[in-house]
Amino acid sequence: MSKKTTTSNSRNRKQEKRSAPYGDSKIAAGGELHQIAGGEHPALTTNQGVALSDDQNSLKANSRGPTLLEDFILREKIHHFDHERIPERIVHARATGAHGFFELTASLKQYTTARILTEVGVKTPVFTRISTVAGGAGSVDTPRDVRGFAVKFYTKEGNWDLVGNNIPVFFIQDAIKFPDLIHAVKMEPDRGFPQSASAHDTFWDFISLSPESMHMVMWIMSDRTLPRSLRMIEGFGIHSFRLINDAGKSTFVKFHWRPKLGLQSTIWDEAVKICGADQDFHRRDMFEAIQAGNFPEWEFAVQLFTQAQADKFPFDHLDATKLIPEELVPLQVIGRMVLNRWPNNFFAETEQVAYCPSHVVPGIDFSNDPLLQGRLFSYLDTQLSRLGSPNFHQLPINAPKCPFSNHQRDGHMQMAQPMGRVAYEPNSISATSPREASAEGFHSAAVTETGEKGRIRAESFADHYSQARQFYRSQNNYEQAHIASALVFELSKVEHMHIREAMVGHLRHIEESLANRVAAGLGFVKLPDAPVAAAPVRKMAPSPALQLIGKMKDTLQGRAVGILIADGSDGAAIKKIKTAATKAGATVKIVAAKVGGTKLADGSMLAADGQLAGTPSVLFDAVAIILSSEGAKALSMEGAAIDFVRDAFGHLKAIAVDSGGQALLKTANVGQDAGVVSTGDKDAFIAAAKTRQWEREKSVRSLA
Ligand code: HDE
Repeated sequence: MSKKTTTSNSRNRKQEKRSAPYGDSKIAAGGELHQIAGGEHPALTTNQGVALSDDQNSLKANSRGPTLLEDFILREKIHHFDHERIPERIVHARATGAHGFFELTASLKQYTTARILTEVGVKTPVFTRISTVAGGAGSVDTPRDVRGFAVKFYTKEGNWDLVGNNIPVFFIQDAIKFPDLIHAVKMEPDRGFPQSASAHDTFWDFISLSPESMHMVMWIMSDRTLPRSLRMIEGFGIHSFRLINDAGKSTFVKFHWRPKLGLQSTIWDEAVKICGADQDFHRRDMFEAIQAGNFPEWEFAVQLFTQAQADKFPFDHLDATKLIPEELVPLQVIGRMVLNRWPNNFFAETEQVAYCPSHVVPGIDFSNDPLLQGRLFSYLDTQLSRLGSPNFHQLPINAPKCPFSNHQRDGHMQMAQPMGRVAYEPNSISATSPREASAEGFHSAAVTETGEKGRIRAESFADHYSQARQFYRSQNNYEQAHIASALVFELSKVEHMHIREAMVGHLRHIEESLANRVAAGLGFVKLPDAPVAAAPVRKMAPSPALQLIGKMKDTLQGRAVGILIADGSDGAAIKKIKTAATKAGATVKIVAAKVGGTKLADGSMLAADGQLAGTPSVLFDAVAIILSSEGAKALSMEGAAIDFVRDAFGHLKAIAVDSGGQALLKTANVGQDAGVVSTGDKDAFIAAAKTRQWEREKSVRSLA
């Protein structure tokens, strides 16, 4: 009996080989599948290298009998599966990672010995991981959240990790408050929700009791936390670091990443709907861009300043809740980063990559920022619980690409096999064991520290509102309205009235009119009292560099255009819009009720890229609606078609329409303005598609 079963299994497998699960006709059409079906497969083995004769059936006492403990193949496979997950990151669990390179374009030789910052034209490999903060690994891509921006540079002198965010300041000033901040923002412990959302009581409770977070609050309530694409965000090292030159002189530095595609964000209603349409919106966008050869790119820039300059700043640069306005210390662009290769394996690379701000190379050093100082401990420590071994640096994604050797030995999962008797230093036995490199090795900056030891918050950290005010005042009217509306939305979700009031009290220090708008949005009868400010709030000149809309580029590069069609649509008009948008750099997708094929006016068939029900207009930056009158009539019954045009209009997008498209707009009760153009005028459409129709906003939603 058992013999018979074995024979029939092997025959089944042979049959599978001949006809792959997709069916023969599709195999013939798709080159890759065809190759798989006909390719030379290596033998499937256990982890000990033993070839398997049967991977379909466990070993049983008889065909309907119990499974035998002896089945080492089953046990090995299930055992490995049972341990497939490792602890996710406590913060920044959800992410997208990609390989690429960094190229220096201007030398900082005068300031540092770090070769990565002095060797112009050299391409250094990098692995970059962009993350959300609050959600778990399986959460969605588009919550309102800060984005982590971590870059591992595999330099010739060791790995340098620049572990930053897409916002240049942080919530807190001292690392000791980080567990509290994260406990407050993550899902509430008694109920297990909300997942990846700051709009809940515990977050705003903590924030309202932490005036130092007010500057960051302005940033997170802006559209910076709703990016359109990870390719369109800035990155910041946040803390001041030090560069040290060959004379041992140190200069302070802040690091910046600026996206080549410019900045672009979604708007709140759009982000909410994208979340329903595609939970992997950002990951997919990055994947598709890299696969298409549209490699994401950032400029790398520095702000350099001396201690003497820092002494004159009206804030303390060691306080991570402050930024250095570009007007005060201009940015110098010194390089670029290009991400050009998707990981082969998400777990091995994006999940197992271990960033540590303490990973620096000779010529780069830390400042005394107390947040940075705490981070120098945390990241190394966390790798032990996540990756389970002090040998995490031996994983391919973490290993330096330059030689490394020392006397550290053994430990879980030791992959290296060090030779010889000597595992200590100094020694007189080995002529080849590693020794200190006193000249070119890592040196800390020579800094004199004086003063009294204690659990002290510096007096110079006391001004919590001035830069928050500067940020708010630097925004244009639309941006200010979005900040006010975001605050109203978030605080509306807070059940405790005293927390809402406390927050509005803080806003009064930032800008009285903002406090008024938020109070009105929350239905307050009178403004609550402002808390006592620890330091006077200063007058601040606006800094245009803090804007988002001002940094949006007039381009279709990196953006997407959707064309909605139905039976009877005009093929020539579709082609015209598609060609023009593609030429301008956009990715174009055809959307129709069925993906298989739509019969155009001339009788030809056109396959769609997306089915209407699953491809809403939130996935595009601009849309064209090209319909016959019958097509428009048929779609007027479709909720998804009505939503398609209503949302495109509501999200301030350009819409190109022919007469059928106009008919659908009318059914959907969508208005007309400069952003609604005829498909006949492709140039007008392309021009309108490069921006959002901000003027339209007041007619489509009420903002605070
Ligand atoms: Fe992190 N942070 N952090 N953080 N952080 C982690 O490290 C921590 C902070 C940032 O893609 C953890 O490997 C402390 C600021 C990024 O793998 C952990 C403090 C900034 C990432 C940790 C901060 C960041 C992390 C979780 C307060 C912007 C993801 C798992 C002193 C400059 C890196 C891990 C990646 C990850 C601790 C504050 C950015 C727990 C204690 C400020 C981009 O070690």
